[in-house]
Amino acid sequence: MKNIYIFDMDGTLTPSRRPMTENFELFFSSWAKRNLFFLVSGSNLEKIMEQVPKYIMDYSKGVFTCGGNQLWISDKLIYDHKFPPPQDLIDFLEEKLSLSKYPKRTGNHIEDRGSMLNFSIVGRNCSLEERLDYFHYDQKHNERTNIAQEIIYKWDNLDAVIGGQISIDITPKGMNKSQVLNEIKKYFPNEKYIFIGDRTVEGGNDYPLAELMLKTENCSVYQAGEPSAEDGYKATKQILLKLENE
Ligand code: M1P
Repeated sequence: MKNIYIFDMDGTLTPSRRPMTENFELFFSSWAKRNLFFLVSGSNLEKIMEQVPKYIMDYSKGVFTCGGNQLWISDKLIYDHKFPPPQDLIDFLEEKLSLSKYPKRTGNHIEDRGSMLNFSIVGRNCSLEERLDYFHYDQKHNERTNIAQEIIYKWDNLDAVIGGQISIDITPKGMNKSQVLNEIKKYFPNEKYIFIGDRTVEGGNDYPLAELMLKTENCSVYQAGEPSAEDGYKATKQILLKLENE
């Protein structure tokens, strides 16, 4: 049985919304040539291409974007699940935006990615400094967890999860990263599947896939450092070195 690796991106292969570091690129590009792997991110393709060098993406067997709602193989879109967000959800998010006690708004608060909605109080136009400031505020006040729980409570057909530092990903229920295991098995059946993510605990966007894999034969899951840690990729490197020596 071959090992099929599945990687989250932000917090696992790169710092959140930032390019892969030079050192990690050196290590990972050589690892990627020798192994079979897929990427699965909450982000869309445009953002992934800003963070992961294209030649490394080309070594992968496929890239799942928007939380597993799109699959790209060799630059070709294989599937694309659509999610037209309901108006009452947009109204709810607008209300949260006006009521949040966090003082700063930078713009692009509700990003419609076609197959998911990304919501951020500080806004996706924030600088790195503003991003980290909101991340620390949220760690203290649990604002995103509270909003996500409210969404799940109000709409029993929706899921809301935290993938990165400043935002919440909203999709129809079940349309999350857990979808990718069956998709991967269509291309590589009866192998050993290994998932590495930084948000594998409940409430995180890696959790649905981690939960499914922990219940499935020949699957294993690894947590890459602390959720959204700036250096989670260092933990990923240690995991890969350890697995290679087993
Ligand atoms: O890939 C993880 C997450 O990365 C970004 O999160 P944030 O901007 O909050 O750090 C977003 O692209 C999010 O959708 C994605 O899940």
